[in-house]
Amino acid sequence: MPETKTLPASLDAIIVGAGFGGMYMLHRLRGLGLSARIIEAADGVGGTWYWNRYPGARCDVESMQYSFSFDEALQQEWTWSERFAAQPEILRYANHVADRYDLRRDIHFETRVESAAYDEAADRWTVTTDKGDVVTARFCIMATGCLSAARLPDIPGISAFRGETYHTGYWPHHKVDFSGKRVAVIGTGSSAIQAIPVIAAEAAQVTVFQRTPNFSIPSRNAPMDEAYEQSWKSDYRAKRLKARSMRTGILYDINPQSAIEVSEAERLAEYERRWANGGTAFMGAYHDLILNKASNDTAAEFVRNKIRSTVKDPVTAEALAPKDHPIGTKRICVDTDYYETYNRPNVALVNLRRTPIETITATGIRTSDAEHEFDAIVFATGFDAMTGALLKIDFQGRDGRRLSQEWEHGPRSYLGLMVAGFPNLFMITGPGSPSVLSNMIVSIEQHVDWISDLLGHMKARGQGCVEATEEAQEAWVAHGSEVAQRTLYPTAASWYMGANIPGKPRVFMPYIGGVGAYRERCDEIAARGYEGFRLAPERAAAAA
Ligand code: NA7
Repeated sequence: MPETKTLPASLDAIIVGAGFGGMYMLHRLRGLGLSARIIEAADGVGGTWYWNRYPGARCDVESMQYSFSFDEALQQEWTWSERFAAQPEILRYANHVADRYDLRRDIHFETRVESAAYDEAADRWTVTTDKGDVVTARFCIMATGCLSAARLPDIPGISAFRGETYHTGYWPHHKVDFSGKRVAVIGTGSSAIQAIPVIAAEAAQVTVFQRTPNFSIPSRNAPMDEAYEQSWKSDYRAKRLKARSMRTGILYDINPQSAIEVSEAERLAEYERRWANGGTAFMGAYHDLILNKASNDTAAEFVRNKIRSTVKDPVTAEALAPKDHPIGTKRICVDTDYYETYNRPNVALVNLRRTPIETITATGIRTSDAEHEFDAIVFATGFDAMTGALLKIDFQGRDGRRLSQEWEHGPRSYLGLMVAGFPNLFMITGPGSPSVLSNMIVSIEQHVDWISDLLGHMKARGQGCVEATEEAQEAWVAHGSEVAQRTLYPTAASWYMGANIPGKPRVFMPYIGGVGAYRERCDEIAARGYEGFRLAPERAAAAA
């Protein structure tokens, strides 16, 4: 168990969250000679990989790319056992990072931040926790993650069920034994698509309740190939540099052609090749798959045909074939035997578009046409993405401005890093940055490095306050929305758009301009003396 420590009353920086973002931030702040602590709700490090322990949980970015690059020794010494790492291995890596850089001594576990208020006179944030701590800090850095506020659906009767219930994003730490049990899975997003084949291999019976089908590409996961590992390790520097310039921060081959420029035979061969290689690189088959509906249709139909040829029952196959959104405009899933699982005799699909859930009962789920009995229900119903974890904290900025009010019509930020009216408050991979559309570790390192450079710049100049200007924020929000409109993304009712949460504003939250272009923009802004940010000396800030 983590030791209980008291938080110092005053610090240079508070970091919220001990996932990859928070841990690397702490490491960099120490390097700047700043006093900092992480406050973390869990009793261990790892963030997303701490909570999402559901069966089959796995990263859909290749292991060789889903790791820190800031320390050559770390990236050379760590070894991954599979092409795509599973959750337990990624959590071991997170723990290794915490130990290697001696981070735990500055992490306060099992403590949740409840509020953060900016005190203009002192130019400091006052942070309160659920343990009664009151800490002041000059800087407040949110490393709360984009998919960390798990969401249960508002299905009637949800609390009536007397069997076991689980949420994929809040999975218990003990092994859940489904053997001999009748299990319901509600949802068919990435989490469900990973979990269903593993649960089906153990349970007596699995019934999947699907509202909207998703596109999924086979991972072709395999034990790590030593030659492949060496090809990365011997050239890590150059490969990482290249990855950072890519649209997603993942190094894979993106075909510069348009899908509709080439012959059908050529196109099918390209899709077949990528399908056989596995993973999200499928979406790199043609550069315009997310830009042009006609191009997108060719890839979507290819995947639908794969589903039709894999799933033996034609009614189930057709129900699983997505038709209401372009491929890739909802997070593309990566699976191991997902579609094949529907050929098992112990797996059934309930199409909620035809027979919606009426209520959860004490013994199971009642749909419009049947009563289903279960021993366990797994909610794979997703997250209040990108803004959920941030807005759980009551932020009060300059002049009493509340973040919840500022974001009433959707999140507004400058670069996804800061919000006007909230000086010295940073977000790592916040809304308005590429975040969930990218390799998260690449984006985390870029944000942490950028924030650290800014804090170093301020320290060297005796500055104590930085704030995004309203004008810069307006321009960035307008640019983000303009870039999104050039793509097919806003046409899908996705969690990128806030569409999975009733009443949440429909705004495309991440920045789709690409990881490479975004990094260049952030670097240019820094090179121009942090254009769009107001920097003030420590004392002047207090008087401003
Ligand atoms: P997702 O992708 O948000 O998937 C949630 C699923 O749950 C999705 O299929 C939803 O259907 C379904 N859902 C939500 N509410 C309901 C109700 N009330 N009834 C039936 N079905 C419902 O979450 P995941 O955890 O799978 O993945 C999140 C990200 O984590 C993923 O993209 C990766 O980046 C890792 P809907 O589509 O809303 O009809």
